[in-house]
Amino acid sequence: MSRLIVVSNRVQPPSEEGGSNQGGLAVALSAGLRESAGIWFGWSGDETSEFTGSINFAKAQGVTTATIDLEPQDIEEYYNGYANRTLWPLFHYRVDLAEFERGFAGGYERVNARFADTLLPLITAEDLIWINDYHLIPLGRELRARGCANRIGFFLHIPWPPTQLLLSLPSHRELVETLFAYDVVGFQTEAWRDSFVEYCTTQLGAQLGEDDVLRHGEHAIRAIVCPIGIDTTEFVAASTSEPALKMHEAMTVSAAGRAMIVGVDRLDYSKGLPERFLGYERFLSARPDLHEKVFLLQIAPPSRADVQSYQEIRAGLEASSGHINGAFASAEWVPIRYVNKGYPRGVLAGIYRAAKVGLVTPLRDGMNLVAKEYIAAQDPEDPGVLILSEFAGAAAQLQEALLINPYSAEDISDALGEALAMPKTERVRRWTALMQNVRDEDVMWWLRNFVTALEGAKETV
Ligand code: GDG
Repeated sequence: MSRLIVVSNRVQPPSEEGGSNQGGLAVALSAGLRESAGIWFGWSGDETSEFTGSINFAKAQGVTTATIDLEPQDIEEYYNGYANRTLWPLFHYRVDLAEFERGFAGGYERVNARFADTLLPLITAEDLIWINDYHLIPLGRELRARGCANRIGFFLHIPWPPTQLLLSLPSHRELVETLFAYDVVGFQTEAWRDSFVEYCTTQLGAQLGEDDVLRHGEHAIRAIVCPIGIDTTEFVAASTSEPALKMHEAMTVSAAGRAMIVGVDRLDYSKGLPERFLGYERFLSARPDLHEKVFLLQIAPPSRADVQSYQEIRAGLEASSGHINGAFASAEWVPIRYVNKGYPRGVLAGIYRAAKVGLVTPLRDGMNLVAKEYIAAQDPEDPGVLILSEFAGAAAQLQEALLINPYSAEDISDALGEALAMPKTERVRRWTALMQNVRDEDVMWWLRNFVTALEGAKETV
């Protein structure tokens, strides 16, 4: 395998026990990179008063990282701005939250050019370059403009929006056309890939040929479906590690015989947390017989706290959990434990394992790794039940979960009732099928699929 250069916005090298704030992308890439002798290039997360392009190399847990610092204006316009206030909401179908500012778009272009300038000298002739996610869509074009002839692939971790929504983005055409600088463009699901192909054929006049090859003018790219997985072996081991066993025991004691329902999500409006709380409230109203017998533990570490819509959702959830607890709690029972902090990975695995129900209800999600982690952490002899939004990319693979519409409080309420009453034989049957998928289609499978497509790109295109 050629040397792999993985590029993503943030580089978060793995720590000993797994960082408490590593996002899905970071967790997956560090697992995947260990297999190749490659490097991981991106932003350090730190600020510098003046951009110099100097690179900081480091090695952690077998992964070589190369990071750069960005100026405050870069962070404001590129990261908080175009990436998180324009593209993220729009690509999650929240055009109501999307902000369209020319300054953001300018910062996005500038930072992508800076990434290209600093990355280019690290690239040698045979390297495969793999660019990740919506922060860096134009990076391939920037590299080509600087003479890079390597195979370059792009993977989108989030959904691709329907054409009619994408049309609301100023300069949508210019942005999408930059994707034709790549050899391979990967998506989490067929649905997101199909939306992309639909945009390209209807808006750009591109032609879809055999083998997922999409031609537009001089360019041809392969648009592939390549769902991401977790490091399943590692996560299964984590779920019976010392920190997991300790937490499992602590949770069992603190649950005092009550069934725990767990939610674990970055505090993000795409994750459907207000709707989830409403669904749980509905369940409490519908099932007074289960009062004092269940509780919901919602872990929601804050995320993107500089962006106003994230501050608003945080305030809304505090009010909503307070309201539900106020309405239903007793001296001995708190129906929602709402926790605004992250836990180390091993501890998290123990929490998943102690929960009878995993409640994963995003309104829209590229994939959702929490759903897969919940499955991997279960006790095979007595597994819990996964309730999963049909609008998470993971639903395409995890069909034996209880699939629900996350906008429907009744759906959530009914599914909670069904999950809590599900006989063990049925739980084992569903979990076995789900676990098969989580094992077979893990993060290494994802990595190999993408890299194989990228290696083969020049022959087909
Ligand atoms: C993006 C896409 C796609 C969360 N709380 C804690 C913690 N986490 C970890 C989880 C999981 C990760 O964060 C979240 O991953 P998701 O996939 O659920 O979501 P995003 O962060 O939005 O990721 C998503 C993903 O990229 C990969 O392609 O699946 O659709 O939006 O790994 O465990 N980890 C620890 N403590 C916490 O409290 N240690």
